[in-house]
Amino acid sequence: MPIISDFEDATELLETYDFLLKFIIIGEAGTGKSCLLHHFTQNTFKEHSQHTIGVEFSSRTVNIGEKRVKLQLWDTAGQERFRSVTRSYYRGAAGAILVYDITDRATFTNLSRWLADARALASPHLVTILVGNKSDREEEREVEWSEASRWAAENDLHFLETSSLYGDNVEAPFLLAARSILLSIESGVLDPEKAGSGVSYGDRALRRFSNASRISFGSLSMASSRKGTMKVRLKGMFGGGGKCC
Ligand SMILES: Nc1nc2c(ncn2[C@@H]2O[C@H](COP(=O)(O)OP(=O)(O)OP(=O)(O)O)[C@@H](O)[C@H]2O)c(=O)[nH]1
Ligand SMILES: [Mg+2]
Repeated sequence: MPIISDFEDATELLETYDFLLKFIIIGEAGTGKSCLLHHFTQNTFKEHSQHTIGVEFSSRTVNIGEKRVKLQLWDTAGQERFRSVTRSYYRGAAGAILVYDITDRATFTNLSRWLADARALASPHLVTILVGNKSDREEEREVEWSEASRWAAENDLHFLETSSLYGDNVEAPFLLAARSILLSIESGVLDPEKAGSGVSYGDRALRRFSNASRISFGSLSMASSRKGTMKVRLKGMFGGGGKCC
């Protein structure tokens, strides 16, 4: 059996990418942050998930239009006793995935605090995606989609619901955030060379720099690079399927 079965896996091993983006996954304990991330990176539900102790790191490289983007993913503990440790990882994050549990209202009412912390400590151009997880438990729902959508709009956030259990929408928050960050770079709002931007150039982008004075983005449609996973193409910003404001 071949170890490297296709070109995409081969490029993954070579770790060539245009941009490296730092993401944090934050929110109350038990909302499903680790399960969401696990599904995104491993394409399976994480059985018997335990509370995260401090912070856990993982990564995944995705294609956004013509760009290869490596996401550096910091999964933080939601438990209060780890707050001082986890907050130290917010520094310089370009993207935040803010998770609550649709079946637990307390995890929604506390969101303002999480958002305030992230905005105070991460990159000034932080892109935040609000995620209502456990959408498979509809009969136990305590937070209506419309209410969360309104709160997201008031706070200038993108919003969608996910099920880490069934894999519904698990890629969309990460791809949405990455796309939004790339658009900020393209428009000149975000400078990858600036310290604390949460973004840095990868070797592919640097090679292109030596060939051309300007990086061209082309069309920023998205496609997952992982073999065997669905392709996500968002019409405009939010056309990727599932509920999204
Ligand atoms: N039904 C359902 N259960 C989920 C889903 N996602 C996570 N869970 C369950 O929720 C519980 C908590 O999941 P975790 O991913 O460990 O939660 P966390 O947010 O990482 O918690 P901390 O690490 O303590 O902050 C586990 O029992 C999971 O099995 C989901 O989409 N649907
Ligand atoms: Mg966790």
